[in-house]
Amino acid sequence: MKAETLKARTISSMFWKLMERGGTSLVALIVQIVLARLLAPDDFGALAIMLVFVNLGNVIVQSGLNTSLVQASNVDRRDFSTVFWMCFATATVLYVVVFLAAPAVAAFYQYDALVAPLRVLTIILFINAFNSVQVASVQRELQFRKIFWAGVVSVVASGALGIASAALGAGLWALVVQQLAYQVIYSFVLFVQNRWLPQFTFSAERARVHFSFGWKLLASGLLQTGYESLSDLIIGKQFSQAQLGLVSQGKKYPAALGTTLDGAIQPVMMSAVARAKDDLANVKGLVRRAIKTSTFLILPAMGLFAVTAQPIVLLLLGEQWLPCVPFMQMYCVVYAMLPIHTTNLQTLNGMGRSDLFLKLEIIKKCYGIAFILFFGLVLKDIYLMVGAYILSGVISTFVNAHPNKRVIGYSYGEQLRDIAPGIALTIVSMALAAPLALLGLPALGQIAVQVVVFVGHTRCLRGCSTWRNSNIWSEWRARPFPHGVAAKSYTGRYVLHGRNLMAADPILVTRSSLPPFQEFVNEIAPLWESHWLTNMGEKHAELEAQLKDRLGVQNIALFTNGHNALECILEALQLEGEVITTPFSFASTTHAIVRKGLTPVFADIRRSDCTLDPASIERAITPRTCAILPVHVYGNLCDTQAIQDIADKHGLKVIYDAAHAFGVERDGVSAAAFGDASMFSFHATKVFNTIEGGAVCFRDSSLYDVLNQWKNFGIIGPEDVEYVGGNAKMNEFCAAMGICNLRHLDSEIALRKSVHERYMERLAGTPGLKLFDVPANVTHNYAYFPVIFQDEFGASRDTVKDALAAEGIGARKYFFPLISDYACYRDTYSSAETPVARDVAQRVLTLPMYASLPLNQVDRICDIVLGCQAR
Ligand code: T4K
Repeated sequence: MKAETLKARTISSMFWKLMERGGTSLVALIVQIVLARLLAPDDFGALAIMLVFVNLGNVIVQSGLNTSLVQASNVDRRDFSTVFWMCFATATVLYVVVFLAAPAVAAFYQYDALVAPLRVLTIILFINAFNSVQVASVQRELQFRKIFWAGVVSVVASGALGIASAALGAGLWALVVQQLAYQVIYSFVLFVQNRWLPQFTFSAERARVHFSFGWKLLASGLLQTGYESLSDLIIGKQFSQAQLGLVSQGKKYPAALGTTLDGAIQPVMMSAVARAKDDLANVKGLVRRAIKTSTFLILPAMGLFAVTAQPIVLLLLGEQWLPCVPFMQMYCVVYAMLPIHTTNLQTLNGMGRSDLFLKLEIIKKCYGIAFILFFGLVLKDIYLMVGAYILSGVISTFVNAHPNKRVIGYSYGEQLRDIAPGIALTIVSMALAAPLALLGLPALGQIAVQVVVFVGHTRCLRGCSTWRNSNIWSEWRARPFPHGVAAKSYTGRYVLHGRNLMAADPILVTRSSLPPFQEFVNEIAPLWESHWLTNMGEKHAELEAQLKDRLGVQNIALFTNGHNALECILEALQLEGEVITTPFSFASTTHAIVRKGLTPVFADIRRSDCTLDPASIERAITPRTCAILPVHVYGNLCDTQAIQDIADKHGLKVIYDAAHAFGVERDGVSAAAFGDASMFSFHATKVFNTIEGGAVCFRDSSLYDVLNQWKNFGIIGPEDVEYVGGNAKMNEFCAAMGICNLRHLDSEIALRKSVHERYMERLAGTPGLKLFDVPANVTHNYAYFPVIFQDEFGASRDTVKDALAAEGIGARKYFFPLISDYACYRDTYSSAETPVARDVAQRVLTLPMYASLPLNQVDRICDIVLGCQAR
């Protein structure tokens, strides 16, 4: 199909699909209301029981085969006929089973009159076998207009037949006639338009193909339909058909209202999430708005419905249905929670985490079933049983929201805070409108008065300034493209988050994390009041305090960057002589030593984690040694105990370059706690960033003033400059960025962890690839994902790097060359003296690692890496 034709058809399909949904739902609602006026609750209860069998039967008959027909790339008439005969055979078997079991079912429910209607209604299985294949062929061709006509004609005609039968006193049979007629007419109208008939042909091979696709859908369909039907089965057995009829009537209308409103918002939102998923901060912003918008729509609607349920039932369904009002009100509460459920679940799907989606479904089914069984079979109270849906609904808001704390950094608490205004508004409006029932007005009058008060109050509050500040409607309307969603600019390039994004954007070794834009704006807003932008202002003090807390240290000083922090602590410790360090690091480590007038001495590293080898340190000690400067490379913690023992033995200072180790802990002890001091980098490329920035944590608290003076030109008072210091103060904007980023650090690390785990899943065990496991007693920060390519792998590190680069993926050789091989050092040092470091530097490649790296891209990277092996 040509692209333009496909586009035109897609748009036309969406139109007809909407028409079908809206139009047929409206007619069906009217038919239901008229039937409810003519029939008794018992009849609807009996129908609900029978539909449990028919619906489960339909799931089995279809077995996901129809979906397989729609999605398969190549199907011909043989496929359609094969699937039809499979469905038909299943329908025959099931029909025989239900036919024979019907008396037992009727006896179980102590309702003899159920036998014949059940046997007749189950004929639907055969019609559905035919229908499902017809619908699949129409869907493949995107001809939704045909489905629309089938839907409209069948709902109107079957409704008329059902109503006529009910008016003639057919009772339960009227409902059977309506249900059966719907399927027969639907099938006939579709046939008239489509002219498809099965042929007498069957392909075992095609049957296998379609079944192997469909059985998973069959399993999940059975689970879902079984779960949904469980309460009907229990209510029908434990209570009476009449009560089942009341409960199902009470559920029908809130369900229709809730799903219609929710369905209008969610699909648009979630496709936006999928498009923006590379930019986590924006996804979060998008999801927040989705939750706020939809709750603000659905909560008041459900509140109003609950308040006016009684006069509505009286007016539309008649007095005999008044006992369904409490159920209706309870279901209003159940469906009011819908936006939280769907937004969170759709977000997981949009972010490609359908694995979590499935887990959540299983967890929810477990406690959902337990509640239904307990309240229905043990407590035997029908109100409690329906109440169980509220209880599991409330718990499910937490269960559904929980993973999104990690996945997009949007916690349950934040979600509750976001919807709190909507809840408060609805409760107050309900409290004002509900007492009006006491006025004793006729039903229509009561509805009118309650609607006016409810809506009037809602609008009045929305109009007042405090509410307007959080009015998501204006926020929503003002943003045709949600912030951060790629939108085509006039240049034809895509603009994301203020930067140009080419169609195939490269994946680099890392990507800075940013807080939601508005959060940062809010954080820096006070600076426009105070005009205090740097020189250790309020944000600086606030971040320092928060970091002390986070790192569990007594002393910390902030700096413009990690390098200055390192130079400064070397200076403050008043060292002289040689400093033993590693050549396997970033330039900064050795440069800091040299720039402070000290002499670097290189020791070798361990293959196991690339940190300094204590034995090699010991060998490098001379009478001039004053300190050891090890690096927690990639966040891998050094052997701190062995290093401390050596330092104690020789009276040396230990200063850790912990640039990579923010947030890492061993046995609950923070990386900041080792040695005399530890330097952290908060550069844009780090797990925690302040744009540029760094800090030093230190044991001796008397160093605090010295460090602060050094970073501020050596000034100790307004007119007192004691020594030749530099300028290395973190400014207020960077500190504000740190304050924001710190809030999201846990979810940042959790996301990195999932990237790490996917790499491990795909690459671990490959001969010749050395990866770094996280020891059980270590909480890691997943700062980097280094891979060492050994000879056994069959391709060199450089080959892999080039292969990745050819696909726009920027892996980096952290750290090659060794510092001792830099032009500025190679005349003085020889990398031959650190053979392990030299070998690792030749073989190491750090693969892309950042929180918003999509897992499918991790897979792509792994495919390329593993593809090199085969060359
Ligand atoms: N000690 C050690 C062990 C260190 O690794 C470092 C810094 C220091 C000390 C000194 O700390 P600071 O003084 O920097 O606070 C990068 C970083 O610039 C450097 O901070 C870091 N180590 C080093 C390991 O990596 P380059 O030269 O690789 O940076 P660059 O510009 O190539 O960026 C790497 C990738 O990061 C880019 O491909 C894309 C991404 N990126 C980069 C920037 C600048 C972003 O996503 N956003 C950005 O703003 O050194």
